[in-house]
Amino acid sequence: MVAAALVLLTGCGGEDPAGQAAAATPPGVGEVTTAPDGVQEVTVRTQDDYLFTPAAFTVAPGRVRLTVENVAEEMVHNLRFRPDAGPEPIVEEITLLAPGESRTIEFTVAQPGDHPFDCTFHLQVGQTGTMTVSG
Ligand SMILES: [Cu+2]
Repeated sequence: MVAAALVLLTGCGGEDPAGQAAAATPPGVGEVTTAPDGVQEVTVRTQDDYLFTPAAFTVAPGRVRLTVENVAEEMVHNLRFRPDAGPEPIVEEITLLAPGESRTIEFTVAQPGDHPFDCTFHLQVGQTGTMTVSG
């Protein structure tokens, strides 16, 4: 018992800033930056809950490189732009994101508007988000 508890405590302590309040958006996550090749880059995180962190972000029209990090210990997630919504289709998707995995998709948006996206595994419990393309 005691040994197991110590291992758990050590495991938590080793993660320092990332181990803090799950509700806070970690630095750099959700921020849109421009890569050296001119492509907009943004990272969204998901974890052992039914949330995208952040659930909303805004990009400008153009090329977008979207990375989703699954920092969960147990939950599998995915990300798909809702096919029946948004000003133009985005067919790129992340079909499976195992715990600890990170995947990147790249696509181009031209029309301003909102693109709702889902984790299709957890859509029933509200794991959704919105990418806005600014005008
Ligand atoms: Cu999910």
